[in-house]
Amino acid sequence: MQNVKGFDLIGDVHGCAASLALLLERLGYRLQRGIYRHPDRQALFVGDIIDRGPRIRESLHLVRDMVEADSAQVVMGNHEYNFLCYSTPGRPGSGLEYLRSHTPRHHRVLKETLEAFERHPQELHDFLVWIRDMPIFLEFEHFRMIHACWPHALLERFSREYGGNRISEAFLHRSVEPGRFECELMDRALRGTQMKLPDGAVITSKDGYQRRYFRTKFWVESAKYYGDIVFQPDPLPESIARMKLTAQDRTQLLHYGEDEKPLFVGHYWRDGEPAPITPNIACIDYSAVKFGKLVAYRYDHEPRIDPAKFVWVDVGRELREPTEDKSQ
Ligand SMILES: [Mn+2]
Repeated sequence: MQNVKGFDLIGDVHGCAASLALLLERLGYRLQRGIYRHPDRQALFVGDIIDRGPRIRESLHLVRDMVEADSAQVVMGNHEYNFLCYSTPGRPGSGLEYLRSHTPRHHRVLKETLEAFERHPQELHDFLVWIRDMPIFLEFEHFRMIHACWPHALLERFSREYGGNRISEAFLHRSVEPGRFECELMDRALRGTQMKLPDGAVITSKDGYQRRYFRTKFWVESAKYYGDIVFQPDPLPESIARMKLTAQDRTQLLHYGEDEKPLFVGHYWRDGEPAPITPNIACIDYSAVKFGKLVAYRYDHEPRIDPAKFVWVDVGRELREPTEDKSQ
């Protein structure tokens, strides 16, 4: 797109196409020949277009049409990656029927997406080809975007070995083999960083799950205690929060320095009023499909994230009246 003056970063859509259309309107995009466009801005989708919501096909069409018209760009989310792996047969001799096994749990996450395409096998195929070709990250002169977190060293190696920001068919197959760099990269970039609780501890989170792992801050520079690095889902029990991190623990942590370019991610199911996580990191996923907000950030090359530049729509109405996606 010529003359892009600014970018609108848009959080995890998860099939909420009606809310997405509303958000785009609010940001000044207009339908022209069936595609949302802005005269001098481009939308950047942070991934997770699919799964769970009421209008998954519609969301994919809307976003792909924008990308093909140069009105938007998109990076791959963990939901697209899982969908791709679930739909890709393993190679002979790999011992895998599919790259992501068809367990009830894996099927449940994709249920709405698979149902939406039940009668559209050709479309499904075409979208999977498109998804395979999505970039993993986008790096601009003044900012960066990736689905969950920015693992510097892994991304450098990826660009060096694969010549850009997209995966190949060979990469995809390697990425499901534990221990491989391709596997670690996809896990960090699309799911973030986590750490096992010390001494086999188990905590019960507020959503009722028993957890042996917790999500760590991927930006902290010098952490001493477990309490310094906990990001999600809940605060750690005081006794664990006060424990010192070991040298081994520290090797699992990433850093994203305060002097680096602004970084935009999705993924984390946040709630409340949209706000930056740090002066140069913003998460724009506010749990749209859980009756939260579909959030955008209007970026105009500022070096620090401006809390006044988040824009959003409440998704509640679309989820209470999920009727329209049955059009054939
Ligand atoms: Mn998501």
